[in-house]
Amino acid sequence: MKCRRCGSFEGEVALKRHNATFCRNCFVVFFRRQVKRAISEFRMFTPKEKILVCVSGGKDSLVLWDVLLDLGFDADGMYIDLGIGDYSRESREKVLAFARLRKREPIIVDLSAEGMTIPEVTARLRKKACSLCGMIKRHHFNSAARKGGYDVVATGHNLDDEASRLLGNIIQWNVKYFPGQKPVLEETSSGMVRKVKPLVRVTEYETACYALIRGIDYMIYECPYSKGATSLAYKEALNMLEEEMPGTKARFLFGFLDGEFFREDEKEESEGRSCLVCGEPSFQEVCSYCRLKEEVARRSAAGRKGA
Ligand code: Q46
Ligand code: ZN
Repeated sequence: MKCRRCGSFEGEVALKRHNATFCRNCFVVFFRRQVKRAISEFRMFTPKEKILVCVSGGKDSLVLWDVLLDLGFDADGMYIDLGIGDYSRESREKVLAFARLRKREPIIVDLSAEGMTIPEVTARLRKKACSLCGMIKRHHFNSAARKGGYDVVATGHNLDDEASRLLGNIIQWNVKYFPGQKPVLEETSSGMVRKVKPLVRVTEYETACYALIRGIDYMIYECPYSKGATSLAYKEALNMLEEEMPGTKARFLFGFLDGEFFREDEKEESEGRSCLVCGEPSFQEVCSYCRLKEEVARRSAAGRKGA
């Protein structure tokens, strides 16, 4: 196939939604341009700002870190070891290996150090792993960004992630979650650091192609807690539509983002105060993370007494 950009007959990556095929080199250029465009279009950050990239060892976050470095941004990676057996061990190795190749030192937070690994916390509280995990990760990334003087926290959410999340929120009519769909969540006076999603213009498939072409070795196994996640069903539904009507995912998400769905007076998890224990933003005197930690410690102590 002919590459749309350079005209060579080595076109390998066919993108129906752009009605184009690219050779490997031109695809890398195309992909980086899409990321750059998202960064400037949504005013995510400037070249002078310090970026903390949330890396999990999966393809999206490692690709994001790779692209930001290649675009010349000042980007550090941070990994949270969730303590989920082999999954965490392997993904941590992937992050360390990638960082070594790129000559970067990642920030590592190990939840086992404070007895807060995901298996420990879910066993103590008998609650769903993913909601606890999301809250724990948000707490640590925000806290590390503030302490390290980062201007912005970047995550590897891609077009598929964002479109499927939007579909889920619409199907459930979770209107209150609409503001969280924005590719940029501004910093708040109570200490939430700005959050951005620079991969919002590229699909999961495109990200996987980029990782393959660039030789990025990432964690291919999913977290064991992700089994049966409803987001997978929404992704499948969107993939079916995309197959029939290329460009559907992008039209769906960006049509929403361009629309009038965000009310001016809508405040996100923002205008709260600071937690008395850790100083992170909180709606109550003590933030949800510190309350969770306290609850886990209390139950562990009760368990020991009862034993
Ligand atoms: S890591 Fe954590 Fe995910 Fe695993 S426990 Fe759920 S939220 S599935 S991105
Ligand atoms: Zn706290």
